[in-house]
Amino acid sequence: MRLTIIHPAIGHRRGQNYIRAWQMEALPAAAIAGLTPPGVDIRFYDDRMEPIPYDEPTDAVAISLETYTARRAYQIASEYRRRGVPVIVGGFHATLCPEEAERYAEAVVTGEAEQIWPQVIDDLRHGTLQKRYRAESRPELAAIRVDRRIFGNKRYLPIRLIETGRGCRFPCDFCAIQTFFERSYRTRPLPDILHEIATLKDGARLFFFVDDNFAGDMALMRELLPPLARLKVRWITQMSINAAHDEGFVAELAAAGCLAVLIGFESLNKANLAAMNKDFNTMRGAAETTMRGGYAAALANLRRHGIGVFGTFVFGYDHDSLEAFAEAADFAIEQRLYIAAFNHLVPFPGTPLYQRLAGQGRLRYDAWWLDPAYRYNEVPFTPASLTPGQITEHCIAARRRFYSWPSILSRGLDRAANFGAAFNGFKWRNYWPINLMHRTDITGRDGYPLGDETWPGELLEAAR
Ligand code: B12
Ligand code: SF4
Repeated sequence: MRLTIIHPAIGHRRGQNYIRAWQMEALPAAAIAGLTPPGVDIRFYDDRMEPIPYDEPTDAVAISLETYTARRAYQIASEYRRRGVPVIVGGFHATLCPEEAERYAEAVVTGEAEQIWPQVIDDLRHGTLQKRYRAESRPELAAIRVDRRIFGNKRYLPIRLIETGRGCRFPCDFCAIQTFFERSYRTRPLPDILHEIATLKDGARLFFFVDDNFAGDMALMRELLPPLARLKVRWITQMSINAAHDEGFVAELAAAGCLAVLIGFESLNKANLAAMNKDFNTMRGAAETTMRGGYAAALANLRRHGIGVFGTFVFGYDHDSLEAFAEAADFAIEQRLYIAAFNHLVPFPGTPLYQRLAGQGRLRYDAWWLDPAYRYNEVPFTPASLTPGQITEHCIAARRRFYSWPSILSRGLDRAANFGAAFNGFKWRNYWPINLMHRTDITGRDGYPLGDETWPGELLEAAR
């Protein structure tokens, strides 16, 4: 049996290559390949970097859906449907919007694939493919199998992606993770993680632990860090800010090779953080009681141990004012963040935020991710205190401020942040090209189409 796995782009703009910063290894595709039983001939195409040979013979197609890639995925599915090939979709968006996905796929797999995928393949073999699959329970993460051979010679960014755990227990109302994982968090068996890193480390410049919250179980991660240190690899990850208040933990992260962490600050406004259910960010009960002080204390710990911070901020919650954008950029500069993102809030379907905005009649599109008129970085809802245009304009202004030459130089040349006992040459050398890349990309993604803008015709629906 022949199976074609496809990782879709968010879209294609006429005459332009895909956004380079997003061309990382397609881990969902490698996970599906790794779970596929032997005897299946697998082909893999990454829509972000190569054309899809629709006429190549295949018995079925598996496509991973995210909300931003859904429209493009349905275009690809339409091409295969026209050729009589069944399409199976899974992933975040398929789980958040299964009824929609069902319209454009012969089969929809919701949730994680580890338990259920072998059955899908078996049904395909026997011609008994079902419309919907969902595993009875969440899989043990010992079941993760990643087959990176499918990547071949594709020109991915030189970063190896690895899962150490899945999910997050926090309840942030805008976040698709808490919906998808229902506020659960599990880690992989530590020997599996260490084994996977050991087998990939030759020639790997940097690992990215793609966990949504690497500090989801600090006690367990503390057990991982000493053997990880012995592997002598460099890595980055994502974590919630509460972990940075534990200086001992931060020191162990640094000793284990952690160069930088992505932290979602989201807002400097307490009322906004409360509205998004993220007031744990204010670190109530910590030594510093004011929110700015709280962030500052955590960030000082990270700086002291040479861990860079990628800070993310969102705008569009009800208590944002025009001043909030510059305040966030200034805070990010003062705190010497390595890089930072200033984006509008995104209502992902299935999240509490989405339900709330829908209930208040504030969504500007029925389904922004499918609407041909919608473009990347357009605010798809009506904010309470600002206009959509003001949010877009001021996000760009915040990026310009943060990636201005004085800011890049002051952050990069800051003594305390970069030249203390924890000086790391690799991190510092890479600071300059990474910041320059962001500087040139301040508006580069704005207006990017969802779906291929040159794709002709209407989406072809699957038989019901
Ligand atoms: C690494 C990562 C990135 C990387 C690279 C991604 C890549 N490979 O190209 C970068 C930084 C570039 C990135 C960019 C963006 N990302 Co991102 N990213 C992630 C992250 C952290 C890990 C993805 C991953 O590899 N997971 C491991 C795989 C194995 O897990 P999985 O995808 O869930 O797959 C399992 C199941 O879902 C299922 N499954 C998945 N696909 C399929 C397909 C079939 C057929 C089947 C049967 C099953 C199945 O089976 C798998 C095994 O159980 C996730 C969060 C997360 N925890 O997953 C966010 C996440 C996917 N990203 C997200 C977003 C929004 C983006 C951006 C749009 C952000 C932006 N700047 O605007 C861009 C879009 C880029 C693009 N699509 O081209 C959202 C998507 C939300 C949604 N509703 O769709 C997520 C969930 C983060 C979040 N907190 O909400 N991202
Ligand atoms: S802490 Fe991060 S991953 Fe967890 S629910 Fe909040 S935004 Fe999502």
